[in-house]
Amino acid sequence: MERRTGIIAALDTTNALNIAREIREYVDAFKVNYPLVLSEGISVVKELSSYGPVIADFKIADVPHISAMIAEIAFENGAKAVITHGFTGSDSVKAVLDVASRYNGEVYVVTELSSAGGQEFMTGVAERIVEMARNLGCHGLIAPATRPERIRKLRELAGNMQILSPGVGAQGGKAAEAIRAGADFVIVGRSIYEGNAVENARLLAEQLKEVI
Ligand code: O7M
Repeated sequence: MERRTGIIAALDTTNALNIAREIREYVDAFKVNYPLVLSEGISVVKELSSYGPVIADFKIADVPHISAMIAEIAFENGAKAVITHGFTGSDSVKAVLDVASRYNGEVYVVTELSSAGGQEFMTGVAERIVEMARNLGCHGLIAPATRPERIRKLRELAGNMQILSPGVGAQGGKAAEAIRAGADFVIVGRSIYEGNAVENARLLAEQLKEVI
């Protein structure tokens, strides 16, 4: 993913298209998740991609042939990247990568969730997930802005992979701190789209100029 502002907007809102159009100059990509796609339909991926690269965050977590089918649908609808879980094991992640390579697309792998529950099981296997993602040639990782010390640790193992970090603002994480810990991008939802999205995005981009 090419970095200009370091911000990926998580558009978990029904007003996604208008917001994307208004904030595009302040963000590097848009992330779509199930709430938007299940309410608006998969065509929203193509519509959004006229405003910037779209990351399809379907947190793919299935057996390989189903994971591949999900990735295929995302890419054929214009996604530039997909997000997959890593705990599924290397066969599923590889199936997603194989599809991505046919579209010149990118694959980002979830390590541990930014929520408190992410520590119950996922923190214990996150290092191994990073190692697997790196060995397979994945493009990047998702690591929690709520725990910068974990970003720092996973960064050491990540090699050339990019780190995309959610949990900024509404979940308590700090954008600049996540970048300083080793994230390449922050993923930001409510702190942008709740209230004045343009002003929120502009201020965040301004703030991040000092650390990227
Ligand atoms: O900024 P928020 O809290 O309003 O939204 C956060 C977004 O990041 C939302 O789309 C979540 O699905 C996503 N996210 C997390 O909040 N935590 C994670 O650990 C992982 C993700 C994510 O993007 O995974 C790919």
